[in-house]
Amino acid sequence: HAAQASQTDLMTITRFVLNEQSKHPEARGDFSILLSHIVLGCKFVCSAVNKAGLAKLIGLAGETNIQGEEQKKLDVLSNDVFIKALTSSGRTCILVSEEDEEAIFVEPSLQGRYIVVFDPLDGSSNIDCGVSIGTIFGIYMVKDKVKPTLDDVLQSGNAMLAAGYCMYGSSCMLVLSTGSGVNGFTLDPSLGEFILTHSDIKIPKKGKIYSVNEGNAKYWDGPTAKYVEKCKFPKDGSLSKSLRYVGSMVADVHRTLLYGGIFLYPGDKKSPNGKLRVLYEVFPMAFLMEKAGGQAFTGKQRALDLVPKKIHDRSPIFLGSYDDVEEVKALYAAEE
Ligand code: AHM
Ligand code: MG
Repeated sequence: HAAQASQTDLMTITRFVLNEQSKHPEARGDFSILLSHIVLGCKFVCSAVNKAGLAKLIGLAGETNIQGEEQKKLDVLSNDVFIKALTSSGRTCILVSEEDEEAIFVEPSLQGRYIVVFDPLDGSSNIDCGVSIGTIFGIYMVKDKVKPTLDDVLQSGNAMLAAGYCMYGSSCMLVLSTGSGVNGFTLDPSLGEFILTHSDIKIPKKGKIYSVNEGNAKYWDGPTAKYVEKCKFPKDGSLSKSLRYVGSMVADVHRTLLYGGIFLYPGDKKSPNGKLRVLYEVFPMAFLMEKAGGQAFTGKQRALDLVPKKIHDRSPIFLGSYDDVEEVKALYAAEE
């Protein structure tokens, strides 16, 4: 792994990705350029999120501000920011955003080989109260650069080349995997640079925390209900787990990655496929979890083996520490 640079020799995310790239002599630098545009999008959204409270005092969303420009809602603004950053990179051909019904096909003059699937600002219920929210993204490569089609997007999660998220929380953190390890970078606001602060993140093999919206308990299936019961009343003499639930996937997954434990958004009687979207929520987080030594399971199969039929498909998801997800798998297997 790249050595952690000293305080005067900073390992910025750009330097880190260029280092990684130098290990692949065939690389043309396209990925580094794409990533620098994603990083720009994250910085822009971070700055908008930080100013959001203040903007409220000056003018409410939907009203016009002093410059006479209409103030966009943060989620709409974030979507615009990422679409502009990604298309202008000249390295993308298809974009799939949670905010857009249809996939966006980049115009030929700006076309590149990469496909980016993303949720520009996830955790919508937390936006207006200043609680952590985030951006989630996954990157694929198109098969035929001249003729990108939706089939290039509707692939299993195994085809994903890289994935990450940026959390706009008490600090702004970008967590990324380009296929080998998982690395975390913290934005130094005075430099405007993401600095490597968490190198080669590994999730603890077993955790002490479970994270779920328990308000849905009356709709749960047997294995989910049994698992959560087990977290609270373990029969093997072990300590009960703590419950933590922010309601922002990025924050809940980030904590799970660093502290260990499990995050679940199961399918239930009301929503058999759960809530979270396969392409830009489940896949990127499943990818990061596996690269950090954890697991991601849908209740039926390994999450990354799913092949979505439509770009906004949903799936139940159980992800986190290896041993904790293993217990969920055993409960589902016993059900069959
Ligand atoms: P969103 O895309 O509308 O923001 O919804 C996704 C969010 C996730 O961040 C989070 O894990 C989940 O919804 C929380 O859902 P719930 O409020 O049902 O617990
Ligand atoms: Mg979302």
